[in-house]
Amino acid sequence: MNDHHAICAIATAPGRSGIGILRISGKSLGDLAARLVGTGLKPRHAHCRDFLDAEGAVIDRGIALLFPGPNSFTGEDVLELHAHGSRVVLEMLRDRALALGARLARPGEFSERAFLNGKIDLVQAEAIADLIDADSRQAARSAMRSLSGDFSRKLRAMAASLTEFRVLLESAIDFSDSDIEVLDAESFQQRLAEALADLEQTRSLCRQGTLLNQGIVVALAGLPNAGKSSVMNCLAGHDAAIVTAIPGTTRDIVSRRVLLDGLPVQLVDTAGLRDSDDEIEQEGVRRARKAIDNADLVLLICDSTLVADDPANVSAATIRSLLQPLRDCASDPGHFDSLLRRVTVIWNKIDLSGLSPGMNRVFSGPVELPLLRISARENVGIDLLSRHLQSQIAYEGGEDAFAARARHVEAVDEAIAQCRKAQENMASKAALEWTAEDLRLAQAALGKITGEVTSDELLGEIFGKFCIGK
Ligand SMILES: Nc1nc2c(ncn2[C@@H]2O[C@H](COP(=O)(O)OP(=O)(O)O)[C@@H](O)[C@H]2O)c(=O)[nH]1
Ligand SMILES: [Mg+2]
Repeated sequence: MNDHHAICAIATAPGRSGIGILRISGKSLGDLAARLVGTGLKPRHAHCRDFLDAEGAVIDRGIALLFPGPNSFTGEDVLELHAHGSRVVLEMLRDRALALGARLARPGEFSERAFLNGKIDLVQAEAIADLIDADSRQAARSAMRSLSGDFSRKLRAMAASLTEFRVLLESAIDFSDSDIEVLDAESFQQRLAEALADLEQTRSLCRQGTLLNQGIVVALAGLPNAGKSSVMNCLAGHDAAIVTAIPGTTRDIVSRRVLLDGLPVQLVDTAGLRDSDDEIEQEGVRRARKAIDNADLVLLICDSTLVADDPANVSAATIRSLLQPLRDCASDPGHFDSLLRRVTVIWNKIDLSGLSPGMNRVFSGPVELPLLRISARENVGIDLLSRHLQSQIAYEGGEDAFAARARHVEAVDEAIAQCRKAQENMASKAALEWTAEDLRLAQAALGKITGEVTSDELLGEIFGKFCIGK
């Protein structure tokens, strides 16, 4: 993976533009730079130069910048040529660099070299890709927080406290034959519990970061004809799903990505939850149940004309029957409560039932559910619904979130599991070596995130998804 070739790539997006940039990185670029733009480049200074071909003819005239290693993005010499943004010009410059011994960079190879040379860690490298891909301000801000090292510092601090625990344990193990009591088990457990709380908080910030990256998933659930597809179309701002008066129209999952005030939301319209003899509809219902179980938020759309209760005072029996279709969605009955906590009840078709738009709360046992009164047909109360979703997402994807990925959440989960094991082993007075080993594994899990512990496959997977020139 670590070869010594200079690499080059056109770093700006294809197409016509005012300026286009060719980027070259290598161990020693002095010779290549001299042939391409002449000698005497002062480090980190902008020079207006002719860019020359093999015969000494001018390809373009622009700005040349040399960043000698190790004080550069990659840690190697980096030469940037800011030319006019013509594809042809940039390709001629690139071909000249190739002729002078560079080879084409793979996607993400500049960032990969920066990582391998210790300029950035893996979290920061991933944040670069996330920043480039960000499609909302929040996502860009959280990527920037990770890129500036906030997340990495937090991870390192946690790894450091695990090291401290291990040192304590090791010395207790060394002195175990003597009479000296090295380890105060109670205070050790207490500090371990604090470390765990810290890990759990980080996990939730990571999870929020993944929501900002991927968008929160909102499933529209309910009986056929309740108005699910109509609500979807209102939120999407156009006709994404087919709306008809015929129950059972939506049979497959229709999914749309929308931005609500800059927050990415994946809306998922589903088939109405009912038993059917139609094989296609049955499959649709099966997919609907799965989508609902996996969603971050569920909008349970109800036809308010079919309910006699006052929305502010819905009877327990009515609530039970409204929620009934969701019962089969939870992957197991024990999960139903956790599903309930993600549900908002939508009282649709208030134009027919004569209610005013608004919001109140209803109870299903101990769980409090928001209830919104809207009319999808008349577009009444949709702004309310949109704000409600935003507040739920802002709550989920709070301002402190880091740009994070599923692999980060998994690794933190692993660290948490290992720390819990350490707690149990300590509590059951197992050999201290066991606890030390648990903590070592917890630390290794955290190391995977920043890239202290890593494999070629993981690096290939991460950097392979970058764009060329980054
Ligand atoms: N009056 C009225 N009709 C609605 C409203 N929302 C949906 N509908 C109608 O109810 C029927 C079913 O709507 P649709 O969105 O396809 O429901 P779905 O089966 O839950 O997806 C259609 O005829 C819609 O026009 C509403 O707020 N008011
Ligand atoms: Mg539908």
